[in-house]
Amino acid sequence: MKAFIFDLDGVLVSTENNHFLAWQRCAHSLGIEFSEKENELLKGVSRIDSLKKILELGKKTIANDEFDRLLKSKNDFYLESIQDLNQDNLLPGVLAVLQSAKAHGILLGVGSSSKNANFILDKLKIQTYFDVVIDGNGVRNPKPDPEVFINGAKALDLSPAECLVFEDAASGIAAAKAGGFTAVGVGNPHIAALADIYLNDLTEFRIEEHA
Ligand code: B16
Ligand code: MG
Repeated sequence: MKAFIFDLDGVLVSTENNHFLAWQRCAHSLGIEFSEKENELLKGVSRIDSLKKILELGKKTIANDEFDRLLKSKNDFYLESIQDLNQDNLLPGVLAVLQSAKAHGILLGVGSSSKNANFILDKLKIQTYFDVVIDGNGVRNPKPDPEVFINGAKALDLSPAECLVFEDAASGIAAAKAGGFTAVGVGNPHIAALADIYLNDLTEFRIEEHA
């Protein structure tokens, strides 16, 4: 493989629980039941599509200005909850994989649905490892559409067949596979059967098998 493209939330850093708590607060404010089970549907899904899914779950419709107010309130709560994020919050094995990939001359990218990706990468102090970052600000069609990963491969001047995609969400695995990438599922047993390769965390990744 010539490049590794990483999802951010749930693969490099465990911000998924912060998203969950922020969406749960939002859903409860609408009187909609929202547990880890429902949250699984939102992983890797854009902010707007996530709120649409919550409203579908609760069979509710709301006015556009209320929709926008809830999006802002969810994001404000989420950002407040990750204020203290730092390099200690990287998931197990992340730094070692980034370092050994660099040593093997493998290009590195981020392919995230999050509009907060650069803010988070900045807090984690790992931007310098990445040759390209494609985030929720840079795509028209969010995951499960493959656009985010295809844009990443294009920016690296590679074909999807030359890139491994690391993902923790069903929407992201679907995006990777639809784009013709090999999909490595990480840290979420719900996606083990969907991925081409499955790892409990990145400490299990053997770079010699993919370099
Ligand atoms: P934001 P990823 C995704 O990031 C998260 O998995 C998902 O829970 C979140 O709703 C989405 O980003 C949008 O995030 O509200 O920060 O723009 O997993 O694709 O890195
Ligand atoms: Mg994710």
